[in-house]
Amino acid sequence: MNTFKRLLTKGASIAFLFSVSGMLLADELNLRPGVTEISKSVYDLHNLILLICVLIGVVVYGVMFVSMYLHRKSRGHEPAQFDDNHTLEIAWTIIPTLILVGMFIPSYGVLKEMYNTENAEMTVEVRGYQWKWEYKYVDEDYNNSFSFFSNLSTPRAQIKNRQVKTETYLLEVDEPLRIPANRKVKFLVTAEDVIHAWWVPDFGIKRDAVPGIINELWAIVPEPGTYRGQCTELCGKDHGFMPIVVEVLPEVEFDLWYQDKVAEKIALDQSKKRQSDPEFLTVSSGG
Ligand SMILES: [Cu+2]
Repeated sequence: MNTFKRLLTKGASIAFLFSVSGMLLADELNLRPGVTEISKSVYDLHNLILLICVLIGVVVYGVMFVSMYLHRKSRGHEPAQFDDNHTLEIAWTIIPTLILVGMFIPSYGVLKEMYNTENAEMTVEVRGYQWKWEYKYVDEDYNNSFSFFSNLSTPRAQIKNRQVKTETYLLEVDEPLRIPANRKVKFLVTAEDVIHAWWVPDFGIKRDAVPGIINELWAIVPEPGTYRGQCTELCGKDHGFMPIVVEVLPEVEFDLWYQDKVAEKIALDQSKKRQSDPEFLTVSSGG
């Protein structure tokens, strides 16, 4: 019995150490809260549901182990002889149902908000390709003409281990998507060839990019900054080489950049037209 007690104390102290280091580790391994209202609600929801699961685990396994220990054969206990216990059966059906309903209520609220793309102030079409992203600013005033590709910019030498890998290894692109802070931006996610998925963890958004289908997402990012994500649907050999970089600019700065880019694009289109059609200049200046 003494040995057992000693073992129990030892076990308890090991369990205590494990739970302390476990909590530190859990904090390190936990989801990140992100920067948007949605990502924060997702984070809180995750913590709440995880807590409920842990409590259920502790109660169920606790009752199991304590009853096994207290009612063991060596203490002279005989197994009970009964087939049905209606009260117990009803209880173990109703209690989990109530727990599930309790989990559904807060989840439904967050899910509904995630899918609510109403009243967006601007729209960006996100198109997945093997293996890059194309971003198009959906803007009727400019004929939806401003779009660009965003390619991986990590040097080949780093990928081939001939150069030291940087912090942003495989998470950097030549041209990031730029959006304004504090404005509701709707993303229309689709793909050109195979299924990809557009995921920016800090915004709490992730949706499959399916050819022929448009999936909607949205984000309001309060803090300007650079946010990174990845394609999260296995889409071929370079699936790991098509990162997402979103640069969130202060509103005024974004507007200036956007107007500049659109003007540049319009000028470029016109000069192309002039080159391919010499009549264009005379016709347009004549008219
Ligand atoms: Cu992909």
